[in-house]
Amino acid sequence: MDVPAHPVLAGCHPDPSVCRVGEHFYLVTSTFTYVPGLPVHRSIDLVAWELVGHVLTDASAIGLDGLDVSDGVWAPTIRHHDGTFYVVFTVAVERRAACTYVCTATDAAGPWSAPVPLDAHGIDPSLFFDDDGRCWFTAARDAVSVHATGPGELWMRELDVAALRLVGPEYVLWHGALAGQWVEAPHLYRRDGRYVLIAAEGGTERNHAVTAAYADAVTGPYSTDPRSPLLTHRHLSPHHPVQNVGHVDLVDTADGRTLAVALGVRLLDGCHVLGRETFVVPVDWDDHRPVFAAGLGRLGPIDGAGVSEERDWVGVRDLPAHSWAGDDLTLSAGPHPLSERGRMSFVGLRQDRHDAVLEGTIDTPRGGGRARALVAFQHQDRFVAHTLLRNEDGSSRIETVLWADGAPIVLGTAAGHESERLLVETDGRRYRFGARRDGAIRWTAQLAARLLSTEDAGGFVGVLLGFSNLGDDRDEPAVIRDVRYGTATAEAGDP
Ligand code: 6LW
Repeated sequence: MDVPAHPVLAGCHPDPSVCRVGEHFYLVTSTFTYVPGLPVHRSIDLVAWELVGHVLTDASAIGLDGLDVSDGVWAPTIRHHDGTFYVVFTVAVERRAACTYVCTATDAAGPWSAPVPLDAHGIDPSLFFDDDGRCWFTAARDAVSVHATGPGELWMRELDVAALRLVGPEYVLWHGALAGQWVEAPHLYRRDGRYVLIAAEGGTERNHAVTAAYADAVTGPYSTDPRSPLLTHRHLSPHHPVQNVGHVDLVDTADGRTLAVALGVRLLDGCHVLGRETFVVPVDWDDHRPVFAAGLGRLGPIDGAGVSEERDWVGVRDLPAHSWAGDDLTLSAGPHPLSERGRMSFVGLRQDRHDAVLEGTIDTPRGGGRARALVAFQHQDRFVAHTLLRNEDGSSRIETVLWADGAPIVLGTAAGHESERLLVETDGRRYRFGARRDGAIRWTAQLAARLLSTEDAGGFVGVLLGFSNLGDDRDEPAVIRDVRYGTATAEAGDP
C-alpha cells in the first residue's frame, strides 16, 4: 500500500475519521450545512474511496436552517463494534458546540438511525471501545468554556451503547502538550498495553499540529509525549504547498500496518479555495508512541486532483428538489437568495482541484427578475453568481456578480441569448466566467482566487461549484443541460 503525496479525498473533506471492518475502511468527514450530510466513503487501500451513502440523509432531523455555512455538522468519528457502526458528531451554532448526536447502522451504506442526542457539551466527539467492550466517549471543551484564556480540555464519560446515553462520572483527561488554545479532536487507542490519546492543537490554520499523551488506565492520568508536536507543517515555510496539517485518526490495516488520515490544505499563492482536504499519512510505532510520516515528502508537494473521482452533489442547509437525466439537471426554483441563510435553490460539487471547469447550458427564465446562475460558492457572504437574466424588453443578459460581505459587485455584463452555455474555469489563481458558443468562449468576468479563499473569506469550508435557480414556487424548474465538471485546460482569450 503506497501512501500518495496528494489528498485522497480532495475538496472540502475536513476532520476525517476512519475505521476498518475486515478488508474495508470506512471514512467520514465534516459537512457543516451541506446536505446530504456526513458522506460515508469506503476503500480497500485508503487511497481510492467510493461514496457508499450518507449518515444524514434528512437534514430536518438536526435543523440546519438559518445557520452560517460553516456551522452545522462538525468533526464526526466513525467506529465499528460488535456488528454495529457508530458515528458521533456535533452540531455547531455560531461556531460553538450546540448539540452532540450519535447515529448507528449495521451497514455503513445505511440506513442509519435517526440522530440520538447525547448529554454532552463539546466539539469533536469520539468513541473508544476498550478490550472489555466498554465504550468511552471523549470530546473537547474549548478554552473559553474552561477559563477565559489558556488551554481547553479533553474529557471522557462512558457511553452505554444499549441505551445510547452517557453514564457514570466525567473524567478530565488532558489539557494538551502545547499550552495553547484549542486542544481538540481527541481519539483514544490501545497500543502495547497503554492508552494512547491523540489530539489536535494550535487551531485548524497554519499552527495546526498533532500531539499525544499516554496512560496505563483509560481514565488516566495521561502524561504528555514530550516529542509533541508529532505531526505538523507549522515549522515549514509559508511557501510549502501543503499547510494546516493535523486532526488525525489512526487505523490498523489487516496486515498490521498503521495509517492515519489527516486534514491539510493545498496552497497556491498563500491561500486555499479547496477547503480542508483528507490526506493519508503512514505511522510507525516506537513502542506505544506513534511516529508520523517517517521519511520525508509523504504529504507533498501536491499537484493534481485526489484519487477519488466520486461526485457528491450537495445543497446547503437543505437539498432542493432536483433530478438528473444523464448529464441534464432539473432544478426546482427557490425563493431565498444565496446571500441569505435560508434554504436556497442550489446544488453544487466540492471544487476538488485547482484547475477546474464547470459548465452547463441554461435557458433564460420566462418571467422577468428571476435568475438562473452558475455559481462559485464559498459561503453566504462570499460567492460569485454568473447569472442569466431576462431584460424588460424580453432580451437576455449575462451578469456576473461577486457577493462580498453584504454587497453585490457587478464584475461584468454581456448581452445574452435565450440559451447560453455558461462556464466557470479556474487555474487556482483566478476564476474566469464566460459563455461558450460555436466552439469559442466569450469571457464576461474574472476575479482573483484569493477572494474566494478561506484566508480572505473566512470559514471552515471550500468552494462549491454549482447551479442555482432563484424564483418562487410557481416558477418552473430550470433544466441545465449537458453539465460537465472536470479539469480545465488553458483556453485562449481574456475577459
Ligand atoms: C472542528 C475542529 C476544528 O470541529 O474545526 O478548529 C472544526 N478545529 O476540530 C470544524 O471543522
